[in-house]
Amino acid sequence: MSYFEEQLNADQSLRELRQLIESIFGWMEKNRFQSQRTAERFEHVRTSLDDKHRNVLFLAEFSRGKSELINATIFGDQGTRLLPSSPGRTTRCTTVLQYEQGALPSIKLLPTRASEGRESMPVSMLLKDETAWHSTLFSLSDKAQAAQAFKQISEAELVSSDIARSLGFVDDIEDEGLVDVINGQIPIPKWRHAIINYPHSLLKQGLRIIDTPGLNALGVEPELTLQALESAHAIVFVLSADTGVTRSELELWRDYVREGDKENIIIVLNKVDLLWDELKSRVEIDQDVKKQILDVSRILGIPKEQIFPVSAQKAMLGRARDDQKLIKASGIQRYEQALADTINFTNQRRIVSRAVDELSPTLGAIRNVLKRRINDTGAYIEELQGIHENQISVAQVSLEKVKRDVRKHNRARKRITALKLQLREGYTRFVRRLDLVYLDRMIASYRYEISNQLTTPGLQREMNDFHVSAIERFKKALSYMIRLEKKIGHTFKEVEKTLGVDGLTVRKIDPEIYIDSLKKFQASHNEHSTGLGMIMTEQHILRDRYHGAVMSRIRNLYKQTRDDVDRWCRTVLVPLELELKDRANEIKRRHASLERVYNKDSKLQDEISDLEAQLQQYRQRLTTMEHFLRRLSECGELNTRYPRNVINLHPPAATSKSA
Ligand SMILES: Nc1nc2c(ncn2[C@@H]2O[C@H](COP(=O)(O)OP(=O)(O)O)[C@@H](O)[C@H]2O)c(=O)[nH]1
Ligand SMILES: [Mg+2]
Repeated sequence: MSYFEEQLNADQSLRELRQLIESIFGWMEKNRFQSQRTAERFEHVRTSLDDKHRNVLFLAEFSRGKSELINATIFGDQGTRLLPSSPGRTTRCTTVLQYEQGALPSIKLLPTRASEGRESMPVSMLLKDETAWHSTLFSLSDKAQAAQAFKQISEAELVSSDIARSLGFVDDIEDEGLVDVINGQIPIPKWRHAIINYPHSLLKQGLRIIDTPGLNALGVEPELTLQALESAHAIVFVLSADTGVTRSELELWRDYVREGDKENIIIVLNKVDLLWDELKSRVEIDQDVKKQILDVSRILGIPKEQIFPVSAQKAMLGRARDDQKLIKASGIQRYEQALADTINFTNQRRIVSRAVDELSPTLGAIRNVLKRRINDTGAYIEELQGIHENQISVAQVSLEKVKRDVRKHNRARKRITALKLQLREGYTRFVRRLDLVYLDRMIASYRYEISNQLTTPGLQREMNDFHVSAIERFKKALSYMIRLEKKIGHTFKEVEKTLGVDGLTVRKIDPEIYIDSLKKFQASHNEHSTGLGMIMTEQHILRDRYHGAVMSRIRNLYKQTRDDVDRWCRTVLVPLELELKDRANEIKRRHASLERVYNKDSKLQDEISDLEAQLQQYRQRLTTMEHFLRRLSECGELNTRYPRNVINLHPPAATSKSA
């Protein structure tokens, strides 16, 4: 097992969460608090616990050593550099390294040049279309063959500058200068996207590595990058010790990283071996490295503990030769430890927040039920204790009270039936507003309008209209749910008063989450289209692709919102249902008990003793439930990521020369 794999698997935190969830589930079953609805909640949490997917995104300008870093971590032990890594633009398209069960070792490539229709589609729309991809199988036993297959991600093809421009490779035209321009032609990446299926043990465990080509190429496929950023458990931002932070890196940082959550970012200061000046002492070298780290920390506004000095090249070499000193000196292990910690941390955070969100309302409702049972039983015991003197008449009064309880209970049940009906109606209206067929029609019509726009302002106006009407639809649709949420809250309050209970809580629905996402799409679109400026119309393929991507993101948000709201509808009444179900049982029990007393079937004292035993049991259950709730919220208070960075880094005493 590689060092990184060991670190990744060292995490125990989720095992505890799983145990906790299983014991809560078992306890609920045993104590008859389980229902189909609550079982669904648990299943949902279990699915997220079983989901082994972990995404790591490598972002950097070209030639910073991303591919070499990936090679060292994933293929270091095999001693082969499988991902091509060389000076200049080597990784020319976003490359995903993953393992899909049952699929043969292969590399799938999506051509940049295709029929016009395909060129203007975003990658997400082509994922399922096998005919759009070029696939190469390779054999695992033949490393050279595999490396040869991987080399395809570096392939370029020559096109006229007009075509290069229409595909968005304008900056490349300027960057590559005349050297690459042969007969007025310009090299552009041959492939838009590569998916490598490789049965490596880490990838088999669900790790997905996303290697990117650098700023310009990212701008051409913004969809891939945005999606990767959103799903990433860790983002590795690679800088090179010989260049420091350059302008285009600042741009990359600003456009793709800065806005997001910083806790999942690791910065690698690669190529530190270039600072291993043989005329300098170890102390001096360490000082140089430290200075660079502080500079990066200051410029990017990231704590220095998140910046790792590494030499990917020496790490690769050290692992290929099994040279422990060199491996240690390369700094790779500290970075891998931090990477594993970050991945586990993000994963844990996501799962725990889902578990807390899914289970807390139900557990809270059970706690309330138990509290109420304790109060009621206590009161009933007192009542029975008062019966001694005038047994029958008092019992009769109590029986009357039970009958009243039954009537109140039935009224509350009617409220629930009415609420269920309203929920169903509200949901139907909501879905009608967020109808996918309608949305697709709307998308098609905007796409048509957009493709007919010849000026940048015209384009922006069309897209803006599209965003505005999508946001309006969302607001309208969610307003039905908000109204329902209020109604349910109101009914809960009333029921609390009638039945003398408290703590019935309505799980909130937050429209802002979705509206914010839409607004973010809109803002990022505005930024992008002004960024592309007047050339937008010229780059029509890129433009269509980009708009397609924005629209498919909106479509996904529609789906996600519908799923969330559907789940909300199915669970929002759980606290009240639990309460009523339990109450019905309690009333039956009370009735039977009173009848026994009334008919002198059992001795009053025996009845009281039974109740006291029951009370004791309820108290124990309440303690258990409090314990579960506490443990669950403790799981939610995660430790912050442990910074394990140590800066001292210098060449290994003996091997520095040979390296
Ligand atoms: N000296 C040195 N060179 C490196 C290191 N890592 C990568 N390189 C070289 O930098 C160049 C670009 O590496 P590559 O992995 O292709 O960079 P990418 O474009 O970011 O994926 C290649 O020539 C590598 O050999 C390192 O740690 N030290
Ligand atoms: Mg690369």
